[in-house]
Amino acid sequence: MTEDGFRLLPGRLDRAAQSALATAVLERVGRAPLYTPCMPRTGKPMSVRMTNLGPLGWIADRAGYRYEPVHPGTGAPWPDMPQALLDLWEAVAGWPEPPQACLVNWYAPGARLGLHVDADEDARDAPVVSVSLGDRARFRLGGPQRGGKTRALDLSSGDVVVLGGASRRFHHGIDRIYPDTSTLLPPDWRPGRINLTLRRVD
Ligand code: MD6
Ligand code: FE
Repeated sequence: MTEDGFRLLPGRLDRAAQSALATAVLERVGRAPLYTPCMPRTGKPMSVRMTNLGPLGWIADRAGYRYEPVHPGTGAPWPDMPQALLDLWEAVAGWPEPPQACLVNWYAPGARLGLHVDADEDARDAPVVSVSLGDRARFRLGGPQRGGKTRALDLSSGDVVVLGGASRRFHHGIDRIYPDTSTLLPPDWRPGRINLTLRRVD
């Protein structure tokens, strides 16, 4: 544990665990299709596509950012979280209650995620735990202030990041992915990267 609560756990999931998790997630994505979120007000589409698992899902559309219990396209409840994610949360989050939301981010080559703070949760003291699957990505971590110093670190398939403590409110984003740097995902999903973020919401 670092002083600011940021933890990178490289290779936290071994290849077999990554593979089983990818299968479980992609089966659920089949039932809750990826959608293209957009920026509030401007309606500018994001390059990352998204869906969710668990009781609540994070939505971004013209109306704003919020959590919803159902998929915006199908109107159906989000699929459940695979048990492996609940187990991972219990092992690394240091939080007594289970996650309520798992955001699934899909990066095709060229997709990126601008610097942001995860700030749409009332549960602001619970950590956010993220899992990377598939192609490697360059993750950028800043501090509490927008425009402050940032550092870059690479996230590979099986790596887990915990934003706890002060780092829970640090700026972060994905500069780019590195296509064809992993053979984990099935051919239909290559090249590309999946990131799963587990959160408490209320
Ligand atoms: C990503 N991750 O890795 C984007 N947020 O694709 C996040 O935005 C993130 O990795 C909160 C905590 C951990 C994360
Ligand atoms: Fe985030």
